[in-house]
Amino acid sequence: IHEEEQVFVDYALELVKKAGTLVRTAFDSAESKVETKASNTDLVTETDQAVEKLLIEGLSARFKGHRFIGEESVAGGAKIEWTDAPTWIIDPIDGTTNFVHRIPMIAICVGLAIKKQLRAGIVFNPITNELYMAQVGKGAFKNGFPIRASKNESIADSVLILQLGSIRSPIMQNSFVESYKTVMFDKQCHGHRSFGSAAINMVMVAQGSCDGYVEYGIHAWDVAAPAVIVLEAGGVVTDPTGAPFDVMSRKVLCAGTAQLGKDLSNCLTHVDFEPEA
Ligand code: LIP
Repeated sequence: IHEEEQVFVDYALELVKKAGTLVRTAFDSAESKVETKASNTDLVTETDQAVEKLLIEGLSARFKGHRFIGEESVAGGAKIEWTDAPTWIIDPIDGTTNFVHRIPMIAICVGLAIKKQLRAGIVFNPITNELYMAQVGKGAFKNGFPIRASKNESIADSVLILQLGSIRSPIMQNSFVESYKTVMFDKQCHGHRSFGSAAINMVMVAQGSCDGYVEYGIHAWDVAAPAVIVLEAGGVVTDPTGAPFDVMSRKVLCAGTAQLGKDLSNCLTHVDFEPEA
């Protein structure tokens, strides 16, 4: 099984590098066509669609019986099928708004789940050439070098990421503003950042640059791959309430330490979501 899994991951890495060239070229060239999905804040480009096609066609031609959960396929009407089969969870460009605005913080995300357990994650920023990857039990790496989450246990000493995504409902606004006020003003944390890509936010925690991250409303493809990287870097990944992480729950909390994760959870104004599978 483990040898087989290695073959899967090695091949996915090859495809991700090819996809990176495509994204890099589009980023550097004239604007690509931008369309909106669920709302004016939810963007998609032809590059997102081309990259997802490249990855899914490549993997399905090589590995029969594997399944796919891809952001743009789902946007195009595909159902999320969450089964025991080896399943690739793909975000062709995480941070599409950054991509559209030429902000170089974007990531191609490919996660692998087997029997509904996340096994491997690849997060590649083809603009900065930073390739993060992890496999369960094998550690987390950036461009081949091991990375570690921070050992910080105190909110006051933390740089925290609270990301508000494309959903701007009154409940989401209130949650974001209240949580922000608590960590920045009541708890006086070192600072707040948010990079506009769940995957970049999470690798920032995995490499110890930031100490914690919370987001509501994300999808499985935003977090599946980077979750493996955070865990293998020694960090924690939970539900924002502190309950166990469920990749289909549409919310995530990451931290360098369990203590910080717990304290951060207690600062948050929580939002409920229906699981997507
Ligand atoms: C985006 C996330 C971002 C989040 C947005 C959106 P996309 O993914 O990574 O962090 O705030 O809501 O989900 O659409 O660029 O792949």
